Amino acid sequence: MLLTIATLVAVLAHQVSAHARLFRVSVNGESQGDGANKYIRTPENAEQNQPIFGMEGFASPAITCNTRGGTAAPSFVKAAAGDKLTFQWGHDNPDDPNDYPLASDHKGSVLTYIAPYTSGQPTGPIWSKLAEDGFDGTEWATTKLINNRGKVELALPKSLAPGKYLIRQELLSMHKADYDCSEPGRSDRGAESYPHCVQIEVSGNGNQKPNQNFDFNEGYTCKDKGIFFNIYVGQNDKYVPPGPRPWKAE
Ligand SMILES: [Cu+2]
Repeated sequence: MLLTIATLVAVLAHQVSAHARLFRVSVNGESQGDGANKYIRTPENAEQNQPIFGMEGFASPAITCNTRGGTAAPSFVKAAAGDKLTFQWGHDNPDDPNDYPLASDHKGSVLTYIAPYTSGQPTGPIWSKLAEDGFDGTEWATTKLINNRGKVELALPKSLAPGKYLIRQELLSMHKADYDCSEPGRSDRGAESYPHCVQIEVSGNGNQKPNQNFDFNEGYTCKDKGIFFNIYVGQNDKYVPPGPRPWKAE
């Protein structure tokens, strides 16, 4: 009976407190205000923020910008090439000191991609990776995110061409990634992706356009070594996140 209650509590805890979502973006330290459904294509049931995972998830448009990625948000973050962006993740309220952004067992990467803006579903070979943080020899990127109270920092490339873009930041949790999710009966395994997309309008006089042409529906597969990887056997130094190595502006 005790075990049953403990199990139930664990299940409920997973449902209500496990998952982070993106609340807002700051530009050079200045908050751009609550971004949910304003400049962020916030998913349905954002409080639950269920992962995108498995063969079906990776084949669906939701792997790009989550379940409402095909619906344009009304506004844009305004930033200049070279500006420092801070992405604020949280659970219920990132300004509450007791808010716990992400369950600590959700160890994994924080990956950031960029694509030219489209008002519709941002699928196809349009994405480039801006930054990746997996296992740094000591800690997983999601552990650093928790310790940093949900904040992730990123500088826009100085030479990035002006224009409208989507920036997709993803927490990629590896806590159930120890089996190939394409194997029969293993459809709930593999990495779990929590992608959020921000609409951004970049100014400046850069001339570099990201050109990696990465397609999530092709590149995120159950057999990718960044998706199917056992984090519990002391091999984490060998981990390489999925997708290309980050784009380097010339
Ligand atoms: Cu979870």
